[in-house]
Amino acid sequence: QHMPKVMEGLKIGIVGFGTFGQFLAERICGQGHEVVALSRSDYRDVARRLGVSFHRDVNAFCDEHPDIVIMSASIISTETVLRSLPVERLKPDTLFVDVLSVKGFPKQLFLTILPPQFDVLCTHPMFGPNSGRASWAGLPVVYERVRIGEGARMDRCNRFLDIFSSQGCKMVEMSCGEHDVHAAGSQFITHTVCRILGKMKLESTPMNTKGYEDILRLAETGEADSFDLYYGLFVHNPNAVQELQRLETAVACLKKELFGHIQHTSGEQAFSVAKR
Ligand code: TYR
Repeated sequence: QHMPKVMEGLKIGIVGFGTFGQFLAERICGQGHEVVALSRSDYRDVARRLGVSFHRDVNAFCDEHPDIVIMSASIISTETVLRSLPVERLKPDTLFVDVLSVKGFPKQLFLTILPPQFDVLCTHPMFGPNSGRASWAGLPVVYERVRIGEGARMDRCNRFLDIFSSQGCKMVEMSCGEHDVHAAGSQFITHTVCRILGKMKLESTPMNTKGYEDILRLAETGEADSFDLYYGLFVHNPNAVQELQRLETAVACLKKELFGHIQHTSGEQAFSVAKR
């Protein structure tokens, strides 16, 4: 359906070449852009397989002069990694993009640390190698154009967003602050509930209901993402702590309903409740 692009590809640097960085790189390369990656760990083999140039040295990476730099380190290492980059070696109008699962934090960090002439785009693709393995169609990408210049700079930002929209992603433009409110009430809750279920060491029985099968599946996904990610969702989203509180209140409220109910029913009713 799309006309083949005659436009030259962008040169895109990816800082942090872990699970998500590699996952992104593959699609970006597939769209005809040039990708150069930076990581402390040795990912030379993965990079070669994906057709990506690879550096472990920050100077060598910056001297590649990418048009766009994507920060794809873990939430908790992002500040250290960003501060370790000799950004003065980059092009003076580089576009910085982040893909973190929290948004207020990288926004403030970029605005504080990066030279004022750099453009800034904050994004959160709401999927990863598990949920987006086959197709990105219909999967949400949240973004805020934090600081984008006009003309060619706006075109470059739009071309970056096209990497997702051309795959059929649902593009959701929203402020970083609003994102963090929604994310605490949805993604953080999801990870918390999955981790609680994981800690319960639930086992399959010879008589699983459909509901229990669902619960077992959730318990498994609890461990699928790193604890570093989960911790990042908590410490770098100011709304997370109150969601944890809401969860505890809900459990306390349920217990009250259960125990209070037995106390207030007659002996016989209480017996039949206990039997169920
Ligand atoms: N990692 C999971 C996946 O592959 C889910 C996930 C989605 C994790 C968004 C973090 C995140 O920000 O789908």
